[in-house]
Amino acid sequence: MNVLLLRPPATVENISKVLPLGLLAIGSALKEQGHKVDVLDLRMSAFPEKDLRRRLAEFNPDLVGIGLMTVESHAAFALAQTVKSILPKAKVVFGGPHCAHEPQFILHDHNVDFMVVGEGEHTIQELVAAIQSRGELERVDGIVFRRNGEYVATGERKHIPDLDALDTDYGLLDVTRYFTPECSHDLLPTKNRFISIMTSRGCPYTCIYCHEVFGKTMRYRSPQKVLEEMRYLQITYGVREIHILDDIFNVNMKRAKEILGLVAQSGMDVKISFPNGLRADLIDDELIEKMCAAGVYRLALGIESGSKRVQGTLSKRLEIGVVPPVVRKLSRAGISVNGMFMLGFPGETREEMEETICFACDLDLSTAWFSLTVPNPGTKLRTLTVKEGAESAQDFSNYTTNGVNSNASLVEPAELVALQRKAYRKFYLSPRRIWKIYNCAPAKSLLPGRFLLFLKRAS
Ligand code: B12
Ligand code: SF4
Repeated sequence: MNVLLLRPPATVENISKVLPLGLLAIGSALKEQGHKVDVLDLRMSAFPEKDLRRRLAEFNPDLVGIGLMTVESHAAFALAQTVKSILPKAKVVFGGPHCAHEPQFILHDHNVDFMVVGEGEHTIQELVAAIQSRGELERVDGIVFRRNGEYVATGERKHIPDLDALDTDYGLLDVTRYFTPECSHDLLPTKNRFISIMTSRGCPYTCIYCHEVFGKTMRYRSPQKVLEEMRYLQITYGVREIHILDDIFNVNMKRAKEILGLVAQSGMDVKISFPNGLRADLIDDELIEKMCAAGVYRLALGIESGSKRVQGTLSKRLEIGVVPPVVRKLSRAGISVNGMFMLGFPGETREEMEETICFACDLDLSTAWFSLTVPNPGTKLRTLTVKEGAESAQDFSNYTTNGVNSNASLVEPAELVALQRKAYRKFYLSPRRIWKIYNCAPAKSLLPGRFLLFLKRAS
Protein backbone atom coordinates (compact mmCIF):
# COMPACT_ATOMS: atom_id res chain seq x y z
CA MET A 1 0.00 0.00 0.00
CA ASN A 2 1.14 3.59 -0.62
CA VAL A 3 0.97 5.54 2.62
CA LEU A 4 1.50 9.28 2.87
CA LEU A 5 2.10 10.67 6.37
CA LEU A 6 1.47 14.34 7.05
CA ARG A 7 2.01 16.96 9.72
CA PRO A 8 -0.33 19.94 9.35
CA PRO A 9 1.27 23.26 8.38
CA ALA A 10 2.35 25.52 11.22
CA THR A 11 -0.37 28.00 12.05
CA VAL A 12 1.59 29.71 14.79
CA GLU A 13 4.71 31.33 13.45
CA ASN A 14 6.80 31.11 16.60
CA ILE A 15 6.22 27.45 17.33
CA SER A 16 9.20 25.15 16.93
CA LYS A 17 9.10 22.65 14.13
CA VAL A 18 10.60 19.82 16.10
CA LEU A 19 11.45 16.71 14.09
CA PRO A 20 8.15 14.77 13.84
CA LEU A 21 9.17 11.66 15.76
CA GLY A 22 5.58 10.37 15.71
CA LEU A 23 5.46 10.26 11.90
CA LEU A 24 8.92 8.68 11.78
CA ALA A 25 7.73 6.01 14.22
CA ILE A 26 4.58 5.27 12.20
CA GLY A 27 6.44 5.39 8.88
CA SER A 28 9.16 3.05 10.15
CA ALA A 29 6.58 0.54 11.37
CA LEU A 30 4.80 0.54 8.00
CA LYS A 31 8.01 0.36 5.98
CA GLU A 32 9.04 -2.66 8.00
CA GLN A 33 5.87 -4.36 6.72
CA GLY A 34 6.81 -3.65 3.11
CA HIS A 35 4.58 -0.63 2.47
CA LYS A 36 5.70 2.33 0.43
CA VAL A 37 5.87 5.29 2.80
CA ASP A 38 6.32 8.98 2.18
CA VAL A 39 6.47 11.61 4.94
CA LEU A 40 5.54 15.21 4.26
CA ASP A 41 5.97 17.68 7.10
CA LEU A 42 3.96 20.67 5.92
CA ARG A 43 5.29 22.81 8.78
CA MET A 44 8.52 22.94 6.76
CA SER A 45 6.82 24.01 3.59
CA ALA A 46 6.56 27.57 2.28
CA PHE A 47 3.58 26.60 0.09
CA PRO A 48 1.85 23.78 1.98
CA GLU A 49 -1.28 23.60 -0.17
CA LYS A 50 0.71 23.43 -3.41
CA ASP A 51 3.20 20.91 -2.01
CA LEU A 52 0.41 18.70 -0.71
CA ARG A 53 -1.43 18.68 -4.02
CA ARG A 54 1.75 17.87 -5.91
CA ARG A 55 2.66 15.03 -3.56
CA LEU A 56 -0.85 13.55 -3.72
CA ALA A 57 -0.71 13.58 -7.51
CA GLU A 58 2.78 12.08 -7.69
CA PHE A 59 2.49 9.46 -4.97
CA ASN A 60 -1.19 8.60 -5.28
CA PRO A 61 -1.51 7.25 -1.73
CA ASP A 62 -4.09 4.63 -0.75
CA LEU A 63 -3.97 5.90 2.80
CA VAL A 64 -3.09 9.28 4.25
CA GLY A 65 -2.13 9.46 7.92
CA ILE A 66 -2.19 12.80 9.71
CA GLY A 67 -0.47 13.28 13.07
CA LEU A 68 -1.82 16.10 15.21
CA MET A 69 -1.84 17.82 18.54
CA THR A 70 -5.05 19.49 19.71
CA VAL A 71 -3.83 22.95 18.73
CA GLU A 72 -3.36 21.64 15.21
CA SER A 73 -6.78 20.08 14.81
CA HIS A 74 -8.20 22.91 12.72
CA ALA A 75 -5.33 22.68 10.25
CA ALA A 76 -5.58 18.88 10.24
CA PHE A 77 -9.28 18.86 9.31
CA ALA A 78 -8.52 21.27 6.47
CA LEU A 79 -5.87 18.83 5.21
CA ALA A 80 -8.27 15.91 5.40
CA GLN A 81 -10.72 17.87 3.28
CA THR A 82 -8.10 18.61 0.63
CA VAL A 83 -7.04 14.96 0.54
CA LYS A 84 -10.60 13.70 0.11
CA SER A 85 -11.39 16.30 -2.53
CA ILE A 86 -8.47 15.08 -4.64
CA LEU A 87 -8.41 11.38 -3.76
CA PRO A 88 -11.91 10.47 -2.51
CA LYS A 89 -11.02 6.77 -2.28
CA ALA A 90 -7.94 7.25 -0.09
CA LYS A 91 -8.50 6.39 3.56
CA VAL A 92 -7.74 9.20 5.95
CA VAL A 93 -6.39 8.20 9.37
CA PHE A 94 -5.85 10.62 12.24
CA GLY A 95 -3.31 9.84 14.96
CA GLY A 96 -1.18 11.62 17.54
CA PRO A 97 -1.87 13.25 20.91
CA HIS A 98 -5.22 14.79 19.94
CA CYS A 99 -6.50 11.31 19.15
CA ALA A 100 -5.70 9.70 22.45
CA HIS A 101 -9.22 10.38 23.71
CA GLU A 102 -12.77 11.36 22.85
CA PRO A 103 -13.55 10.27 19.26
CA GLN A 104 -16.47 12.70 18.93
CA PHE A 105 -13.90 15.47 18.40
CA ILE A 106 -12.38 13.66 15.42
CA LEU A 107 -14.94 11.48 13.71
CA HIS A 108 -17.69 14.08 13.42
CA ASP A 109 -15.72 15.10 10.34
CA HIS A 110 -16.65 12.75 7.51
CA ASN A 111 -13.33 13.31 5.80
CA VAL A 112 -11.70 11.28 8.57
CA ASP A 113 -12.18 7.51 8.28
CA PHE A 114 -10.23 6.24 11.27
CA MET A 115 -8.75 7.51 14.47
CA VAL A 116 -5.80 5.68 16.01
CA VAL A 117 -5.81 6.01 19.77
CA GLY A 118 -2.47 6.67 21.50
CA GLU A 119 0.66 4.66 20.73
CA GLY A 120 0.38 3.88 17.07
CA GLU A 121 3.05 1.55 15.65
CA HIS A 122 1.29 -1.79 16.06
CA THR A 123 -2.17 -0.34 15.53
CA ILE A 124 -1.32 1.18 12.15
CA GLN A 125 0.37 -2.03 11.01
CA GLU A 126 -2.76 -4.03 11.82
CA LEU A 127 -5.14 -1.38 10.48
CA VAL A 128 -3.39 -1.20 7.11
CA ALA A 129 -3.32 -5.00 6.90
CA ALA A 130 -7.06 -5.17 7.71
CA ILE A 131 -7.92 -2.52 5.10
CA GLN A 132 -5.79 -4.27 2.50
CA SER A 133 -7.27 -7.72 3.10
CA ARG A 134 -10.77 -6.38 3.81
CA GLY A 135 -10.44 -8.04 7.20
CA GLU A 136 -12.52 -7.35 10.27
CA LEU A 137 -11.76 -3.89 11.58
CA GLU A 138 -13.18 -4.82 14.99
CA ARG A 139 -10.18 -7.08 15.50
CA VAL A 140 -7.76 -4.17 15.31
CA ASP A 141 -7.32 -2.89 18.85
CA GLY A 142 -6.84 0.84 19.40
CA ILE A 143 -8.95 2.34 16.64
CA VAL A 144 -12.28 4.14 16.35
CA PHE A 145 -14.33 4.38 13.15
CA ARG A 146 -17.88 5.11 12.01
CA ARG A 147 -20.39 2.47 11.08
CA ASN A 148 -24.02 3.25 10.33
CA GLY A 149 -23.72 6.61 11.99
CA GLU A 150 -22.29 5.14 15.21
CA TYR A 151 -18.74 5.26 16.50
CA VAL A 152 -17.19 1.84 16.87
CA ALA A 153 -14.31 1.77 19.36
CA THR A 154 -12.31 -1.43 19.31
CA GLY A 155 -10.48 -3.00 22.27
CA GLU A 156 -7.76 -1.21 24.16
CA ARG A 157 -4.36 -1.41 22.50
CA LYS A 158 -1.69 -2.91 24.75
CA HIS A 159 1.39 -0.77 25.07
CA ILE A 160 4.52 -2.00 23.32
CA PRO A 161 6.54 -3.61 26.12
CA ASP A 162 9.95 -3.70 24.45
CA LEU A 163 10.94 -0.30 23.09
CA ASP A 164 14.29 -1.68 21.91
CA ALA A 165 12.33 -3.60 19.27
CA LEU A 166 11.31 -0.30 17.62
CA ASP A 167 13.70 1.12 15.06
CA THR A 168 13.42 4.66 13.73
CA ASP A 169 14.10 4.99 10.02
CA TYR A 170 15.51 8.51 9.91
CA GLY A 171 15.87 8.18 6.14
CA LEU A 172 12.12 8.79 5.77
CA LEU A 173 12.81 12.52 6.06
CA ASP A 174 15.65 14.81 5.23
CA VAL A 175 16.61 15.28 8.87
CA THR A 176 19.34 17.78 7.97
CA ARG A 177 16.58 20.33 7.25
CA TYR A 178 15.79 20.25 10.97
CA PHE A 179 19.21 21.45 12.10
CA THR A 180 18.04 25.06 12.31
CA PRO A 181 17.08 27.08 15.42
CA GLU A 182 13.40 27.23 14.45
CA CYS A 183 13.27 23.43 14.69
CA SER A 184 14.66 23.31 18.20
CA HIS A 185 12.43 22.52 21.15
CA ASP A 186 14.56 24.94 23.09
CA LEU A 187 14.33 28.70 23.25
CA LEU A 188 18.08 29.18 23.20
CA PRO A 189 19.52 28.57 19.76
CA THR A 190 22.53 26.37 19.19
CA LYS A 191 24.92 26.19 16.27
CA ASN A 192 25.45 22.49 16.77
CA ARG A 193 23.65 19.98 14.59
CA PHE A 194 21.02 18.70 17.00
CA ILE A 195 18.36 16.05 16.97
CA SER A 196 15.55 15.04 19.32
CA ILE A 197 15.23 11.51 20.67
CA MET A 198 13.08 9.72 23.23
CA THR A 199 14.58 7.08 25.50
CA SER A 200 11.43 6.06 27.39
CA ARG A 201 7.66 6.20 27.17
CA GLY A 202 5.07 6.77 29.86
CA CYS A 203 4.86 8.74 33.06
CA PRO A 204 3.55 7.54 36.43
CA TYR A 205 2.45 11.02 37.60
CA THR A 206 -1.05 12.40 37.21
CA CYS A 207 -0.75 16.16 36.64
CA ILE A 208 -4.21 17.45 35.77
CA TYR A 209 -3.11 19.47 32.72
CA CYS A 210 -1.24 16.65 31.04
CA HIS A 211 -2.53 13.63 29.22
CA GLU A 212 -0.92 10.33 28.59
CA VAL A 213 -0.29 9.26 25.05
CA PHE A 214 1.93 6.49 26.33
CA GLY A 215 0.22 5.45 29.56
CA LYS A 216 1.15 5.46 33.20
CA THR A 217 3.56 2.53 33.18
CA MET A 218 7.14 3.40 32.37
CA ARG A 219 8.80 1.61 29.50
CA TYR A 220 12.48 2.13 28.84
CA ARG A 221 14.89 1.65 26.01
CA SER A 222 18.02 -0.01 27.29
CA PRO A 223 20.90 2.36 28.06
CA GLN A 224 23.06 0.51 25.50
CA LYS A 225 20.46 1.04 22.74
CA VAL A 226 20.23 4.72 23.62
CA LEU A 227 23.99 5.07 23.30
CA GLU A 228 23.98 3.13 20.01
CA GLU A 229 21.38 5.47 18.56
CA MET A 230 23.28 8.55 19.65
CA ARG A 231 26.41 7.15 17.99
CA TYR A 232 24.48 6.35 14.83
CA LEU A 233 23.11 9.90 14.65
CA GLN A 234 26.55 11.33 15.26
CA ILE A 235 28.19 9.26 12.54
CA THR A 236 25.39 9.45 9.97
CA TYR A 237 24.31 13.06 10.31
CA GLY A 238 27.18 14.72 12.16
CA VAL A 239 24.88 15.40 15.12
CA ARG A 240 26.69 17.12 17.99
CA GLU A 241 23.78 17.75 20.29
CA ILE A 242 21.01 15.48 21.52
CA HIS A 243 17.73 16.83 22.86
CA ILE A 244 16.15 14.15 25.04
CA LEU A 245 12.37 14.61 24.99
CA ASP A 246 11.26 11.97 27.49
CA ASP A 247 8.34 12.97 29.66
CA ILE A 248 10.58 12.56 32.69
CA PHE A 249 14.02 11.23 31.91
CA ASN A 250 14.94 11.21 35.60
CA VAL A 251 11.90 9.28 36.84
CA ASN A 252 14.29 6.36 37.35
CA MET A 253 17.39 8.07 38.68
CA LYS A 254 19.49 4.90 38.57
CA ARG A 255 18.85 4.46 34.86
CA ALA A 256 19.35 8.17 34.17
CA LYS A 257 22.75 7.97 35.84
CA GLU A 258 23.62 4.82 33.92
CA ILE A 259 22.88 6.43 30.54
CA LEU A 260 24.79 9.58 31.41
CA GLY A 261 27.67 7.44 32.71
CA LEU A 262 27.79 5.50 29.43
CA VAL A 263 27.85 8.70 27.38
CA ALA A 264 30.67 10.09 29.51
CA GLN A 265 32.68 6.87 29.23
CA SER A 266 32.16 6.66 25.48
CA GLY A 267 34.08 9.90 24.99
CA MET A 268 31.48 10.99 22.44
CA ASP A 269 31.74 14.62 21.51
CA VAL A 270 28.09 15.55 22.15
CA LYS A 271 26.17 18.04 24.19
CA ILE A 272 22.89 16.99 25.78
CA SER A 273 19.82 18.92 26.82
CA PHE A 274 16.43 18.06 28.28
CA PRO A 275 14.10 20.68 26.83
CA ASN A 276 10.93 18.81 27.75
CA GLY A 277 11.56 19.01 31.46
CA LEU A 278 12.85 16.94 34.34
CA ARG A 279 11.36 16.68 37.81
CA ALA A 280 13.16 18.94 40.25
CA ASP A 281 12.53 16.55 43.14
CA LEU A 282 14.42 13.74 41.40
CA ILE A 283 17.76 15.48 41.04
CA ASP A 284 20.59 14.75 43.46
CA ASP A 285 24.26 15.75 43.57
CA GLU A 286 25.41 12.56 41.89
CA LEU A 287 22.99 13.08 39.00
CA ILE A 288 24.27 16.64 38.52
CA GLU A 289 27.85 15.35 38.52
CA LYS A 290 27.01 12.73 35.90
CA MET A 291 25.16 15.31 33.82
CA CYS A 292 28.21 17.54 33.73
CA ALA A 293 30.50 14.64 32.81
CA ALA A 294 28.16 13.60 29.97
CA GLY A 295 27.95 17.07 28.42
CA VAL A 296 24.52 18.16 29.67
CA TYR A 297 24.52 21.92 29.33
CA ARG A 298 20.84 22.76 29.61
CA LEU A 299 17.61 21.39 30.99
CA ALA A 300 14.06 22.44 31.73
CA LEU A 301 12.14 21.92 34.94
CA GLY A 302 8.35 21.61 35.00
CA ILE A 303 7.47 23.91 37.90
CA GLU A 304 4.10 25.32 36.78
CA SER A 305 3.06 27.38 39.79
CA GLY A 306 4.74 29.26 42.62
CA SER A 307 1.56 29.18 44.67
CA LYS A 308 1.29 26.36 47.20
CA ARG A 309 -2.49 26.35 46.92
CA VAL A 310 -2.43 26.06 43.14
CA GLN A 311 0.32 23.40 43.30
CA GLY A 312 -1.97 21.42 45.56
CA THR A 313 -4.70 21.41 42.92
CA LEU A 314 -2.44 20.16 40.12
CA SER A 315 -1.91 16.65 41.44
CA LYS A 316 1.73 17.06 40.44
CA ARG A 317 3.01 16.04 43.86
CA LEU A 318 5.82 18.57 43.70
CA GLU A 319 6.93 20.21 46.93
CA ILE A 320 7.99 23.57 45.49
CA GLY A 321 10.39 24.17 48.37
CA VAL A 322 12.82 21.76 46.65
CA VAL A 323 12.97 23.90 43.50
CA PRO A 324 15.15 26.89 44.54
CA PRO A 325 18.10 24.86 45.93
CA VAL A 326 18.07 22.48 42.95
CA VAL A 327 18.06 25.34 40.45
CA ARG A 328 20.91 26.96 42.36
CA LYS A 329 22.99 23.76 42.34
CA LEU A 330 22.40 23.16 38.64
CA SER A 331 23.25 26.72 37.82
CA ARG A 332 26.45 26.60 39.91
CA ALA A 333 27.40 23.42 38.09
CA GLY A 334 27.22 25.39 34.83
CA ILE A 335 23.93 23.90 33.63
CA SER A 336 21.51 26.43 32.23
CA VAL A 337 17.95 25.94 33.50
CA ASN A 338 14.67 26.81 31.80
CA GLY A 339 11.70 27.05 34.17
CA MET A 340 8.32 26.07 32.74
CA PHE A 341 5.34 27.81 34.31
CA MET A 342 1.64 28.00 33.59
CA LEU A 343 -0.89 30.73 34.24
CA GLY A 344 -4.66 30.47 34.27
CA PHE A 345 -5.55 27.31 36.18
CA PRO A 346 -9.21 26.88 37.23
CA GLY A 347 -9.94 29.06 40.22
CA GLU A 348 -6.52 30.75 40.08
CA THR A 349 -6.52 34.34 41.26
CA ARG A 350 -4.49 37.27 39.98
CA GLU A 351 -2.51 37.24 43.25
CA GLU A 352 -1.63 33.60 42.76
CA MET A 353 -0.40 34.29 39.23
CA GLU A 354 1.67 37.18 40.58
CA GLU A 355 3.07 34.73 43.11
CA THR A 356 4.18 32.46 40.27
CA ILE A 357 5.80 35.36 38.44
CA CYS A 358 7.72 36.44 41.56
CA PHE A 359 8.71 32.84 42.31
CA ALA A 360 10.10 32.48 38.78
CA CYS A 361 11.97 35.77 38.91
CA ASP A 362 13.63 34.87 42.21
CA LEU A 363 14.98 31.58 40.89
CA ASP A 364 18.47 31.23 39.48
CA LEU A 365 17.02 30.32 36.08
CA SER A 366 18.44 31.49 32.78
CA THR A 367 15.14 31.34 30.88
CA ALA A 368 11.46 30.78 31.63
CA TRP A 369 8.30 29.95 29.71
CA PHE A 370 4.95 31.19 30.93
CA SER A 371 2.28 29.22 29.08
CA LEU A 372 -1.39 29.90 29.31
CA THR A 373 -3.24 26.85 30.54
CA VAL A 374 -4.64 24.70 27.71
CA PRO A 375 -7.38 22.22 28.67
CA ASN A 376 -6.63 19.50 26.12
CA PRO A 377 -9.02 16.56 25.70
CA GLY A 378 -8.23 13.61 27.89
CA THR A 379 -6.94 15.75 30.74
CA LYS A 380 -8.56 16.21 34.15
CA LEU A 381 -8.10 19.90 33.55
CA ARG A 382 -10.55 19.73 30.69
CA THR A 383 -13.22 18.08 32.81
CA LEU A 384 -12.65 20.71 35.45
CA THR A 385 -12.70 23.56 32.96
CA VAL A 386 -15.94 22.41 31.42
CA LYS A 387 -17.40 22.09 34.91
CA GLU A 388 -16.26 25.62 35.70
CA GLY A 389 -18.35 26.74 32.74
CA ALA A 390 -15.81 27.91 30.18
CA GLU A 391 -17.89 27.51 27.05
CA SER A 392 -15.06 27.60 24.56
CA ALA A 393 -13.77 24.33 26.05
CA GLN A 394 -16.20 22.55 23.70
CA ASP A 395 -14.42 23.66 20.58
CA PHE A 396 -10.77 23.34 19.64
CA SER A 397 -10.88 25.01 16.26
CA ASN A 398 -9.52 28.28 17.59
CA TYR A 399 -6.99 26.79 19.97
CA THR A 400 -3.64 28.50 19.72
CA THR A 401 -0.52 28.33 21.79
CA ASN A 402 -0.46 31.98 22.57
CA GLY A 403 -4.05 32.90 23.31
CA VAL A 404 -6.63 32.19 25.96
CA ASN A 405 -8.31 29.06 24.69
CA SER A 406 -10.64 28.52 27.56
CA ASN A 407 -10.50 30.40 30.79
CA ALA A 408 -11.63 29.00 34.12
CA SER A 409 -9.33 31.19 36.20
CA LEU A 410 -10.65 34.08 38.26
CA VAL A 411 -9.25 36.80 35.98
CA GLU A 412 -10.67 38.03 32.68
CA PRO A 413 -9.00 36.72 29.48
CA ALA A 414 -7.49 40.13 28.65
CA GLU A 415 -5.93 40.34 32.09
CA LEU A 416 -4.60 36.83 31.76
CA VAL A 417 -2.78 37.78 28.58
CA ALA A 418 -1.54 40.97 30.25
CA LEU A 419 -0.20 38.92 33.16
CA GLN A 420 1.63 36.61 30.77
CA ARG A 421 3.28 39.60 29.09
CA LYS A 422 4.12 41.07 32.44
CA ALA A 423 5.73 37.76 33.42
CA TYR A 424 7.96 37.82 30.34
CA ARG A 425 8.91 41.45 30.87
CA LYS A 426 9.62 41.09 34.56
CA PHE A 427 11.59 37.91 34.08
CA TYR A 428 13.73 38.89 31.11
CA LEU A 429 14.21 42.61 31.47
CA SER A 430 16.79 42.39 34.18
CA PRO A 431 20.54 42.84 33.69
CA ARG A 432 21.22 39.70 35.76
CA ARG A 433 19.06 37.59 33.45
CA ILE A 434 20.43 39.07 30.26
CA TRP A 435 23.95 38.38 31.47
CA LYS A 436 23.00 34.84 32.45
CA ILE A 437 21.48 34.16 29.05
CA TYR A 438 24.47 35.60 27.25
CA ASN A 439 26.79 33.48 29.34
CA CYS A 440 25.02 30.18 28.79
CA ALA A 441 23.89 30.62 25.17
CA PRO A 442 25.67 28.11 22.94
CA ALA A 443 25.33 30.35 19.86
CA LYS A 444 25.64 33.95 20.98
CA SER A 445 25.43 35.36 17.46
CA LEU A 446 21.90 33.92 17.10
CA LEU A 447 20.64 35.58 20.27
CA PRO A 448 19.30 38.78 18.62
CA GLY A 449 16.85 36.70 16.54
CA ARG A 450 15.56 34.98 19.64
CA PHE A 451 15.33 38.31 21.40
CA LEU A 452 12.92 39.49 18.70
CA LEU A 453 10.81 36.40 19.30
CA PHE A 454 10.75 37.22 23.00
CA LEU A 455 9.73 40.81 22.27
CA LYS A 456 6.78 39.50 20.26
CA ARG A 457 5.68 37.40 23.21
CA ALA A 458 6.13 40.18 25.71
CA SER A 459 4.45 42.96 23.75
C1 B12 B 1 8.25 17.77 20.98
C2 B12 B 1 6.98 18.28 21.61
C3 B12 B 1 6.59 19.56 21.27
C4 B12 B 1 7.36 20.43 20.29
C5 B12 B 1 7.03 20.12 18.85
C6 B12 B 1 5.81 19.35 18.59
C7 B12 B 1 5.92 18.67 17.26
N1 B12 B 1 6.78 17.70 17.04
O1 B12 B 1 5.21 19.03 16.41
C8 B12 B 1 6.91 21.84 20.67
C9 B12 B 1 7.92 22.43 21.62
C10 B12 B 1 6.71 22.81 19.52
C11 B12 B 1 5.63 21.53 21.40
C12 B12 B 1 4.71 22.50 21.61
C13 B12 B 1 3.50 22.25 22.21
N2 B12 B 1 3.12 21.13 22.79
CO1 B12 B 1 4.19 19.54 22.79
N3 B12 B 1 5.15 18.00 23.01
C14 B12 B 1 6.23 17.51 22.52
C15 B12 B 1 6.60 16.17 23.16
C16 B12 B 1 7.53 16.44 24.32
C17 B12 B 1 7.26 15.13 22.29
C18 B12 B 1 6.51 14.80 20.99
C19 B12 B 1 7.13 13.60 20.38
O2 B12 B 1 7.93 13.72 19.47
N4 B12 B 1 6.84 12.40 20.90
C20 B12 B 1 7.38 11.15 20.47
C21 B12 B 1 6.47 10.50 19.43
C22 B12 B 1 7.00 9.13 19.09
O3 B12 B 1 5.19 10.40 20.02
P1 B12 B 1 3.87 10.93 19.29
O4 B12 B 1 4.17 12.07 18.44
O5 B12 B 1 2.81 11.07 20.29
O6 B12 B 1 3.51 9.73 18.32
C23 B12 B 1 2.90 8.52 18.72
C24 B12 B 1 1.37 8.57 18.79
O7 B12 B 1 0.85 9.82 19.12
C25 B12 B 1 0.92 8.10 17.44
N5 B12 B 1 0.94 9.02 16.30
C26 B12 B 1 1.55 10.20 16.12
N6 B12 B 1 1.33 10.68 14.89
C27 B12 B 1 0.57 9.80 14.24
C28 B12 B 1 0.07 9.79 12.96
C29 B12 B 1 -0.73 8.72 12.54
C30 B12 B 1 -1.26 8.70 11.17
C31 B12 B 1 -0.99 7.64 13.43
C32 B12 B 1 -1.82 6.52 12.99
C33 B12 B 1 -0.48 7.65 14.73
C34 B12 B 1 0.30 8.72 15.12
O8 B12 B 1 1.87 7.08 17.19
C35 B12 B 1 3.17 7.55 17.59
C36 B12 B 1 4.04 6.39 18.00
O9 B12 B 1 3.45 5.63 19.01
C37 B12 B 1 5.19 15.69 23.63
C38 B12 B 1 5.21 14.77 24.85
C39 B12 B 1 5.19 13.33 24.46
N7 B12 B 1 5.35 12.49 25.42
O10 B12 B 1 5.06 12.93 23.32
C40 B12 B 1 4.48 16.99 23.91
C41 B12 B 1 2.97 17.12 23.56
C42 B12 B 1 2.76 16.52 22.20
N8 B12 B 1 2.78 18.57 23.49
C43 B12 B 1 1.68 18.92 23.99
C44 B12 B 1 1.25 20.27 24.07
C45 B12 B 1 -0.01 20.54 24.86
C46 B12 B 1 1.95 21.27 23.45
C47 B12 B 1 1.55 22.76 23.39
C48 B12 B 1 0.09 23.03 23.08
C49 B12 B 1 1.96 23.40 24.71
C50 B12 B 1 1.60 24.86 24.84
N9 B12 B 1 0.67 25.15 25.71
O11 B12 B 1 2.14 25.69 24.17
C51 B12 B 1 2.45 23.29 22.26
C52 B12 B 1 1.71 23.34 20.89
C53 B12 B 1 2.58 23.71 19.76
C54 B12 B 1 2.10 23.69 18.33
N10 B12 B 1 1.17 24.46 17.87
O12 B12 B 1 2.70 23.03 17.54
C55 B12 B 1 0.85 17.76 24.47
C56 B12 B 1 -0.22 17.46 23.43
C57 B12 B 1 -1.59 17.28 23.98
C58 B12 B 1 -2.61 17.38 22.89
N11 B12 B 1 -3.78 16.84 23.14
O13 B12 B 1 -2.42 17.94 21.86
C59 B12 B 1 1.91 16.67 24.65
C60 B12 B 1 1.42 15.23 24.43
C61 B12 B 1 2.49 16.81 26.07
C62 B12 B 1 1.54 16.32 27.13
N12 B12 B 1 1.86 15.21 27.74
O14 B12 B 1 0.55 16.92 27.41
N13 B12 B 1 5.54 20.27 21.77
S1 SF4 C 1 3.37 16.90 33.27
FE1 SF4 C 1 5.15 15.61 33.25
S2 SF4 C 1 5.14 14.66 35.33
FE2 SF4 C 1 3.09 15.47 35.00
S3 SF4 C 1 1.91 13.73 34.16
FE3 SF4 C 1 2.70 14.93 32.41
S4 SF4 C 1 4.59 13.96 31.81
FE4 SF4 C 1 4.07 13.26 33.90
